[in-house]
Amino acid sequence: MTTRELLERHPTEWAAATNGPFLDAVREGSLLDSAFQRWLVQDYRFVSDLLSFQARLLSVAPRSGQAALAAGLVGLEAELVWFESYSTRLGLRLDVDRHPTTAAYCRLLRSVADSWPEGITALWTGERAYLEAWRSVSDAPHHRDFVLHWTQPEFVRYVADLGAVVDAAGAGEAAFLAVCVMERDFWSMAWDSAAS
Ligand code: MP5
Repeated sequence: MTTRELLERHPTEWAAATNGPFLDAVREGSLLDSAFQRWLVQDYRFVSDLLSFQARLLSVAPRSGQAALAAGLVGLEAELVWFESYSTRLGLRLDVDRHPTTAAYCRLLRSVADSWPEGITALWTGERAYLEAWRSVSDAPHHRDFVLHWTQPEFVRYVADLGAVVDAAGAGEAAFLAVCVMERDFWSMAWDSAAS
């Protein structure tokens, strides 16, 4: 199965992963700081774990998958620096516990880290979901750094490179569907925090 087939076969799951009230509020400029900050610190935790996952995945990658994954690792480390400097400016602490939703997503990644088709599909699904989610709010009045970060041409190319690697490996449908659920839950987690 290819990445295109995954997206065509599962439009409902994909829409749930890439839409929702959090993103609607980003688009409208009405997102509460509490929700944004919850998302930010949890995403930092997520990206920290994603780096470990990706390093493990690199160890089982075929030769043809190594370039995209290795470049991605360097990018992820730079992204952690970016999160850290942004949080310092906002006065946010990043050494918070993982929310159960973040922990569940990271557990899922660990569970597929030693299986190449499933693991690379899980990685591509999360990255492609972020590209689509942030693209859908590209006219947002605030949070411009974040919109630009996940819509810049280098990121678009990275996601396309990962997609080509997935297509060569044969996409793992179960991993795609599991990550769609995690992406949906991650946005909900940040949004629900605004009410608590
Ligand atoms: C990504 C992310 C994209 N930062 N957070 C979630 C919950 N899903 C996907 O990963 P990256 O490495 O930040 O582009």
